[in-house]
Amino acid sequence: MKNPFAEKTIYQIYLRSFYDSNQDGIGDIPGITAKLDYIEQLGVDMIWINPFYPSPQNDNGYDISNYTDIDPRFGTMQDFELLVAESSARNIGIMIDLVLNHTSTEHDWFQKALSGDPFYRDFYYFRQGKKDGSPPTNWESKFGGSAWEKLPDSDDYYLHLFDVTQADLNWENPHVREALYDVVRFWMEKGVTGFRLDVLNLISKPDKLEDDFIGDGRRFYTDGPKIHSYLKELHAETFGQSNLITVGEMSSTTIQNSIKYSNPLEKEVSMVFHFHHLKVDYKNGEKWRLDNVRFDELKDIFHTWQVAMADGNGWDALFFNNHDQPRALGRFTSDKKEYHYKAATMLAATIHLMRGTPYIYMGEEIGMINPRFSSIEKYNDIESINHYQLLQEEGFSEKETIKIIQERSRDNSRIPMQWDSTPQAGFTKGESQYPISESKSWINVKESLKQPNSIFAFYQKLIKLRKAMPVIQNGSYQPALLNEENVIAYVREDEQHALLAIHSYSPSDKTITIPENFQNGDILVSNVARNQLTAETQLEAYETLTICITK
Ligand code: ISL
Ligand code: CA
Repeated sequence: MKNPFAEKTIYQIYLRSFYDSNQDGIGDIPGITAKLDYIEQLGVDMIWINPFYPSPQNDNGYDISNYTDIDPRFGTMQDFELLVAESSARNIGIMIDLVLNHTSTEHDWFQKALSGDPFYRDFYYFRQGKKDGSPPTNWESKFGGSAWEKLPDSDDYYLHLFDVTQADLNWENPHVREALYDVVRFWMEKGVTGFRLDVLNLISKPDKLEDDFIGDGRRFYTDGPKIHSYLKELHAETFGQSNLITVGEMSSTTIQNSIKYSNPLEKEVSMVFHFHHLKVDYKNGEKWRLDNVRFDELKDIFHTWQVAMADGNGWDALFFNNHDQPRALGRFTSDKKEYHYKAATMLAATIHLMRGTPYIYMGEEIGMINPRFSSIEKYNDIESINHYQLLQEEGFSEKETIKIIQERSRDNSRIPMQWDSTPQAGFTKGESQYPISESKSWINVKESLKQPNSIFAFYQKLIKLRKAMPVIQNGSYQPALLNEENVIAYVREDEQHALLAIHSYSPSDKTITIPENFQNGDILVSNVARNQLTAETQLEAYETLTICITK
């Protein structure tokens, strides 16, 4: 079945770090409008903007205190309307980020609940502690510590799967669902054409909340009991009536559920973000324990998901980077200068030639790298700061703790966009509120746009190719060259073309045998000086090579 978003590419903007238009050192909405020429030049179809609603910013806007307004630090509603108009004039859609699983504890609903209003009390999960006064269940917050917070002067606790200032909403309550659908409709009327829905698969909690003796509680509420019926209702009540693009962020989900979420016949969401490929350097599944990348696992996850999602008519959001992840460049490859171009373009090709909708996280298109700050003062993400504490309580030295934070912190990708090599990286004419990376001296937009063979130009090419070639959009997917170590390769095929895409993650040269049927094909994508194919091909470090046969 042809998928309407198969030819599109989406660009993610972490608003506060993208471009500051008014010199207060914080990126803002007019800052996006000011850079639309750049975004258009890249060739993307839609911009996903991280949350910009009024918020105490304890979790950088994922703690929303008012769903239908703009936080003044990011601009005004007029600024937002102008952005929608200016981008749609360029055929670029706007996807906003809605957090429907929880609100800030500063939200009116929670405040009314606290003051004892029973109507709003039922908007959240308030529960009595156990007899001994301990929390209602032993569930853990994803940011560390208990998932329950006790109210002062009461035996009651409220549930927060994330920060203590992010209270989980009770989707069982039809008034909650109706209030949230109103929010979605409000933004649709503003001309928004896409929604990224935060931790969407956590909204359905079980009827009975009980201790988890084998885990942190997630197995009870991940892809929870009523999730599919809630999503069908959300779809029918809001975006289902128009042709919007919706992507659900599905934490720790399964393939079977992801197929159901994204198969168009199920009428839930257009596509899913899932994260298994970004846990292959966790130790025993733990983010805050370092391990080497298990490359075979990475390869296996890509192949398994691509094949199964195609079989089940599901649809993937394809990505290596976002605001929650350290950059893939430097994580799955070297990020040294000598490999910079090849590693960045190879990672890009891995994702962009797969079946699904590719997402580019701001700065990825110029090969931005992790700053790996060495002092805790430079970190400002709540998760990193919590774990700085927790890891030391668990016995890690300060030095070991910083090493882990350097590798894992979400701040790695949240640093300001590097527009040029000046002291503020061209991000602001004032003084940046967030630390600027030294790498701006050699990795920046100004430099990239000067060079004909830049990483940026390679991304432009991938975006254009997807639009031009139905085989990239909808062709079948078969894993290839499975026995080649450090190589991810696959065949995409339709009635007109067959593509063999080969991506080497090896830091040194590597000889492979090109399958016979591809030996006379054309080179469609390459990141090295290669213009001829031989049966035995010596791939360079981090080479990507796609061969095309026209039938
Ligand atoms: O639980 C996880 C993996 O199994 C996490 O990756 C989880 O999916 C992720 O932390 C959820 O992130 C989203 O919601 C958070 C917010 O801090 C993130 O920035 C957002 O992307 C809470 O709203
Ligand atoms: Ca600003």
